[in-house]
Amino acid sequence: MRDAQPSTIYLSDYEVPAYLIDTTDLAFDLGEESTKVTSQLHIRRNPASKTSNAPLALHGTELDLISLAIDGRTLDATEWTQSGEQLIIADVPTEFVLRCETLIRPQDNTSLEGLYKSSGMFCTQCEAEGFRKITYYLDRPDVMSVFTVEIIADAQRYPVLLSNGNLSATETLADGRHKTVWQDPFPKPAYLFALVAGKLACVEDRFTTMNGREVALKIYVENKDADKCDHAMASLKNAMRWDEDVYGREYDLDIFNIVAVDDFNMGAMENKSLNIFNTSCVLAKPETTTDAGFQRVEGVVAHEYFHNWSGNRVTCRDWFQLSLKEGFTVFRDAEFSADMGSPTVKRVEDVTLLRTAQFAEDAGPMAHPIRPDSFIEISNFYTVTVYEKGAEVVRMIHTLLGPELFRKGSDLYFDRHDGQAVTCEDFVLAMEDASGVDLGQFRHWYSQAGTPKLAVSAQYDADEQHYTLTVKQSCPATPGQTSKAPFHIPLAVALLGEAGQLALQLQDGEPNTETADNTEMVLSVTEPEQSFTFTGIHEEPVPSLLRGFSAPVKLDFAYSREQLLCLMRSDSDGFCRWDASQQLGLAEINQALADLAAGREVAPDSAYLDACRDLLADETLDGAMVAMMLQLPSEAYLAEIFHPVDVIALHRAREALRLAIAIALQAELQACYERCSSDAAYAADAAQIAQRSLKNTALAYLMLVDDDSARNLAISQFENSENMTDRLAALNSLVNSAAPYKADALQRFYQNWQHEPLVINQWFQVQAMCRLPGSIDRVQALMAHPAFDIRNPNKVRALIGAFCGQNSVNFHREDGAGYRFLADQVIVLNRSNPQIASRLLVPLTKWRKYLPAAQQLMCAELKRILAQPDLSSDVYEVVSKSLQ
Ligand code: 0A1
Ligand code: ZN
Repeated sequence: MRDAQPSTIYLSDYEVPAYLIDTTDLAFDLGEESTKVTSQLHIRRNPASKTSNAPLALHGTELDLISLAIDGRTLDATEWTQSGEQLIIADVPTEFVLRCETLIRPQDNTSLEGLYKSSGMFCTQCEAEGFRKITYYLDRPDVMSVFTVEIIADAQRYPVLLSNGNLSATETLADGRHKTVWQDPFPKPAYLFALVAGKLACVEDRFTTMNGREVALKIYVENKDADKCDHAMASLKNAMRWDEDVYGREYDLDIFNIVAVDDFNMGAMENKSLNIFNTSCVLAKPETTTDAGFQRVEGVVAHEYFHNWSGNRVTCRDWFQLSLKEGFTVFRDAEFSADMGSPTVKRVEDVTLLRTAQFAEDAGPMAHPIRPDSFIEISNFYTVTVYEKGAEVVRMIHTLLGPELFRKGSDLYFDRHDGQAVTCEDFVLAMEDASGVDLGQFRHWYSQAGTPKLAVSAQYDADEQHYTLTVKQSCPATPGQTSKAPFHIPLAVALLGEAGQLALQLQDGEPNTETADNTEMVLSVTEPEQSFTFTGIHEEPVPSLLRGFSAPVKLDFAYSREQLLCLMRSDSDGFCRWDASQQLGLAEINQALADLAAGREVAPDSAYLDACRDLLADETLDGAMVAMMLQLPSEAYLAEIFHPVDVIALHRAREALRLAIAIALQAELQACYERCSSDAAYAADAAQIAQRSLKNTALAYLMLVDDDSARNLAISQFENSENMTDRLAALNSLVNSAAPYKADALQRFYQNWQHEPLVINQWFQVQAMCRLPGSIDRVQALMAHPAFDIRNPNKVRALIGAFCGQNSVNFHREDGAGYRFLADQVIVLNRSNPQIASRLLVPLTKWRKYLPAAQQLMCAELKRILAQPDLSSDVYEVVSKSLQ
């Protein structure tokens, strides 16, 4: 819980550590009542530190100190003091061994930070500052140490004892206990330390590295889950090979372990050679896991593996540099997933997340640059900005340098900084040094928050055969940053003519361009206003702008409906085709809003319907793309576009439009559904995932009509599917319909899957996201269900998170019941798990977007939270910044 005055930490105050820890020897005696941690730290003064007589100040929270000794001499209580999170020893030699004994109680640790228990096993989560809940330490990433870890525990209850690195000894002890010793040869910061003790099954495989080294791969899970590890194992081997092929990076130890735990605050953690995963990101089998679940496992396994180089071998100097490892690693995992499946689908999914969650964050009270310059609680900065926008920034460097020079840059970065804790600036410098490309102005992406806006206009001069694009950039103010310097924005463009893409030639002397081929060009936008003139343009083209979403910006171009239809039909860039469909959908929603306001029936434009009809009929297209193009912009995306956001009106307009589309295209949807139904054995490959995605999109539309034939399709799909993707899609459309069968369906689903917690989470989520009135009562009732447990973050996310974050129409109920419900849950979770409490809070922080009545109700709930005693620093930071 927070100090009286939670303090803000500034990047500008960074100082090198006054002491270094060369070796860290830890001994854990794991017990049911308490756990004893003994550390022996070889400490010396840091020669690079300017403060020569600094006291030794170690971090530590919620620890019971038993003893402290320096070079074998026990200190008495006058030789150290405790202040806040620090243990201070004023008088220490220049080099010494500190021995420290502490007692902790992992079984009572509900914050899931430090050492805690999950389903009977001991496990750790130390990033960012959790190690200080285990023992006193210099818990900062620029203190790197060689760890040796001894673990003692009851052999029956905890037959598996794991830590980082290589197993160096095992021993059977008296009283039924046993001991293992682990040595990690690579120096690492404390946040990468891990320990696991439990009764676990092990699924094993092997990988031979590019230089012929054999690596043992082990996935540890509860016995009942041993049949759900194949996909994670295959993904791990694919990721290891991919990192060798694409980045030249080889794995560096003889063993790589993954452990799955039920209770975990995030997706997974890249601890050196002992990754710890949320079960939701490692377990998968067709009967229990959806296609999206399979893809998430593949992506997260790869992400954590890639951290071995981008994060572990080269780590962060301080937590302001978090995007150094996260932005780069997300970029790497996105490219990997693109290579494993459909690149366009992956890109559209990532852009969708960015344009909803990240753009919203960048426009809200918690907006921060990808390298923040201050924070109260670092846990609040594991954000879509640091991760996803951070990845977009790395992607832009890739675009500006091209793949070969980018690879030269990453080679230089890894070689130059192997074994070091470095900064984002070091990354950019390596890219510049290897490529010769000037990234001076580009650095603003690291220091400035906010989503830049690009207003583009075009002029065609038929006489001169010139086509000119004029680009104006601007960026709105964000907290603490009122005016922004212009960004360096790579703008990928093509020009579509009657017979395809035109050859591009810029007028002589135009600056800053990179040519990918002669029909696509990356324009370097650097000025507040800038024009680019293409010569030899024989017809007025349709511009294809921001191809591949080449920069994380909001693009504004006054396209006509015909131009959008042309892009949607024939652009060779998958992202731009999809985006054109979304802009057309947005125009339809605007029309539907106007129609409903005027009491008219909603009638979609016939050209739009024809385009959708053509999509449904074209069997040559990628089904996943068709499915995405048929979907109207999400309510989350609409909330980014409309000011203020009238949630209820938007929801009604969007739903009325969906129904009208379903009625107009019923025959085509039915035919598409039938065409996509298949008896093939389940595979999580791109082709099958695409087919299921299109089939279930068609089903969802058909179920809006909600006639007998649609209901029969849904019921039969629900009852007969052998994979969870189809079964859950059918359940979802039933739950959102008036079909009397839905209560039965929910009950049968629960009966069949009650022994599978991850499936029951999906069951909670489907109900939490139900668009029909009354969802809040159901969510409240489900919180008392025996399968719900507020201490388990996955359950909290599935029920409370999904309701508040993804069920706008019910969360924003006009009487404020949704807001009250969320505030109540945040107040409870603030005590048990502050990280989850502050993440859950996010929908309330966006209060400024909504209509005045909603604003008032939301604000009142934020104030109620702020008035609570014992507010954690996590919740305090988010609430207080939202109210500023
Ligand atoms: N580094 C991990 C994310 C992570 C961060 C914090 C955690 O606990 C509070 C856990 C995991 C990753 O990027 O995967
Ligand atoms: Zn990561």
